[in-house]
Amino acid sequence: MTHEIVSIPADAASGMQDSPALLRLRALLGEHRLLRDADSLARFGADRSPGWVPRPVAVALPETTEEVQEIVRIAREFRLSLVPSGGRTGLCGGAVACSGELVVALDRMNSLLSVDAVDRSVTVQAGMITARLQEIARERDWFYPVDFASSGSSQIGGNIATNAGGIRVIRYGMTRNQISGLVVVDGRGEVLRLNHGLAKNNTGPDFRHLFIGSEGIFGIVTEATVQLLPAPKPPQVMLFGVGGFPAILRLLSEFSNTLKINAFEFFSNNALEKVLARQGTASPVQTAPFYALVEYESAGEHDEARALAIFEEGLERGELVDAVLATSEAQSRAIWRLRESISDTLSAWKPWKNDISVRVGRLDTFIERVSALVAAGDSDLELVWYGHIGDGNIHLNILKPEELSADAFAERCSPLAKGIAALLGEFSGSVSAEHGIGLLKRDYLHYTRSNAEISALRAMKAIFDPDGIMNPGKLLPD
Ligand code: 2HG
Ligand code: ZN
Repeated sequence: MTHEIVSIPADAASGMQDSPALLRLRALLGEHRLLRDADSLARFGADRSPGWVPRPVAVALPETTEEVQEIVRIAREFRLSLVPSGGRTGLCGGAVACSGELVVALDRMNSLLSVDAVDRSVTVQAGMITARLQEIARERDWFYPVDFASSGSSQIGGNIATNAGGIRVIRYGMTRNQISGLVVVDGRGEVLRLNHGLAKNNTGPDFRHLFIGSEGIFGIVTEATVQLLPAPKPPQVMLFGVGGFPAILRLLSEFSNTLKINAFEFFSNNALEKVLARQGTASPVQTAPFYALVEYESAGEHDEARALAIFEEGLERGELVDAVLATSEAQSRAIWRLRESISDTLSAWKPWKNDISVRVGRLDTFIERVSALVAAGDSDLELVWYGHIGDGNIHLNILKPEELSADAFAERCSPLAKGIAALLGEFSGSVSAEHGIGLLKRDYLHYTRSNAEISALRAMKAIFDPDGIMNPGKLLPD
């Protein structure tokens, strides 16, 4: 996946100094909400994907939907490109601004607007941090199920724009499932109030779902109505040492067919070793080639006996090596931390990331084929397997050897990446299960989406964003 650096004329940023667009934006937002200092430009112009040089022209910090609308109108008038910006925790360059764009950061739009106790929903501004939304739900004995390692800094608007997934998709679905209403400002500067929190609304195609996962190429999400759930009982968390992929898949089908699972994650031993070394802790289970983390909701002793039986049978068959059941919330959290720290731990190796999925029923043959591809390829590279295997999503990370430059590494990974993408095409899988496309995976989009779909997407962009100012370059291939 190419790390392309888009350059802008050297004087583009300084040329903005006295431009009419800047004057209008300053009149709207005031000096303190239109940032131009080098630190802010570097910080707001990047996300967590490596390889881009952030070069936004300025950072706007609106506080209301109306201000976002005015920013879009000014941008249209002066043909200024906009990059919507949330917590910038993305891994695919969906929120980078490296071509003189104006970053529209939702950080100051983080209020709770209303609570509906009858239908158990809240309406929030899009800049609310995901963990704050989870906390708001908890305070009312409700539950917001979307969760992932970066929920402490990601924002709900960014989660919506990328249709964030995470660890409990197998039980609750992606962000899309929780959003019952949306306010967006599209690239025409129109405010669209979509679905109004309704549970039933059969009035034709639902534009809400066009905007969810659209990575800001149609417009900017400013408010969302989020459907919350009643708080579930504290779950059971187990960590298994597993012999190999067939055993992981057998464990998955045994749990998912007989118990109510919230999450089913896996990781390879080298992932665990690196996390343990960084944390300075010991493994809670005996060493095994792989580990499966299972979280399930227990209805009582019967379910717990069932989970134990699954373990004992697996042990007898020689498929499982060991298991641990968390007996306190602190232990559950410690087990989860092993899984959730992997991405951050691996970032020291500047890995080549794959965020891929196939239908769960096809995982066994797909993994066999990927493993064969990997074995036939560049055997010196270290691979780390992990992910949300319960919903078919694998994050295969390839670690960069220290002595290799970023470009040389990209070149070495490229044949494998192309091979995996072609396999995904064959298996009708996805080249981006949950991280999005951004700048990073545009050239791979066609392995998952047909040309007819991509041209329809372009046509839709032309409707909502006739001047092409909304997050240009993202998602769609050139
Ligand atoms: C995870 O599941 C995240 O930990 C990040 O989606 C995955 O960094 C990655 O490849
Ligand atoms: Zn993930």
